[in-house]
Amino acid sequence: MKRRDFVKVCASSAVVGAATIPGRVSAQDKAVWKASDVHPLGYPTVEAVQRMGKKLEQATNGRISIQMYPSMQLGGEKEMIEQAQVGALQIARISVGAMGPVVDELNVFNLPFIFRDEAHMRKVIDGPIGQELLERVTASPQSRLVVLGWMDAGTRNVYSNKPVTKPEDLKGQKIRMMGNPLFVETMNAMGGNGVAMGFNELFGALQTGVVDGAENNPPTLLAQNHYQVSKVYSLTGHLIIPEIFVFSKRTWDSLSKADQDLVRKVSREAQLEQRQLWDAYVGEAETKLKAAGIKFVVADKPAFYKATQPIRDKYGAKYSALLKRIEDTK
Ligand code: GTR
Repeated sequence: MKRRDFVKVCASSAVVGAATIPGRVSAQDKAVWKASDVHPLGYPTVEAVQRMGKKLEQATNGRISIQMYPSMQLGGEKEMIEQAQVGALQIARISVGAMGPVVDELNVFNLPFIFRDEAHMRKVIDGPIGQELLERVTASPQSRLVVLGWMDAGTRNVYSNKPVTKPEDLKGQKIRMMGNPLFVETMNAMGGNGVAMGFNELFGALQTGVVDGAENNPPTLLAQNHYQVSKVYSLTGHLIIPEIFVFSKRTWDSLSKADQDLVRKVSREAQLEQRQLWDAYVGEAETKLKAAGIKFVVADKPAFYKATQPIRDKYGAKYSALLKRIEDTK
């Protein structure tokens, strides 16, 4: 079955088969929740959610389990969000980049150079701001999602086949960005030509030259095999975007309070575990990328910071109070 057909089957079974919606099964019956991630098995986010599934299975004597669909089997992140919203998927792990168009306030984290470094980002998501934003996503009527927690995704840097040390180096380069106008404008401000594209189309686009490059963290460059076609990794550090994992509100509302509490508990643990897995995997990814001949290039970050000031001015104005709180987080 082609992937597109498979996605259709998954989506329609949720709508038609109300009796099989996992949350609706009686307490004695088994519920197999579908979880999805764009990354492959072994990737920190995938591993953390799978471990969470094992805990659920144990705690409920097998009544609840998680079936993981990794590697974009259920489509890109936009598709995953839509499936979770209708209850065809229970757990989706997605980047805040993809959630910005769903809940506008999250776009604060999608602004270039908004965090001083990864430690700063962690302080923010671990503190009151992180908590408030999660609650806001859950409370937002248009999200139709219950947020379970944050996950780490490090720092995004540009990769292509040319070194990028300053904005002029990006001139004429088509760089794939996540599907959100804010990102396309960010890349344009950085000196390149931003191209919005789903993550599921990216490898082919890099291979065929539809785009010259992309930007992402080292684990993604490795795990998605992009390093096979993009050989230069330039440390522009323009985006530090956390990720979230969400639960379908439609299924959530049909769960008992005890099951909801259990999911909350194992989710908190998954968030902590993912961070440990992440830190180990970043080091591993960098070593493997260097061993594979990928050139890591130091870039002039202040120059990119300066070039992207208009983006922070344009998109940040309406969040000025929140931005001040982020800046003040030490
Ligand atoms: C990765 C992230 C994915 C996806 C991807 C992208 O870092 O883990 O969830 O958002 O970036 O660029 O689309």
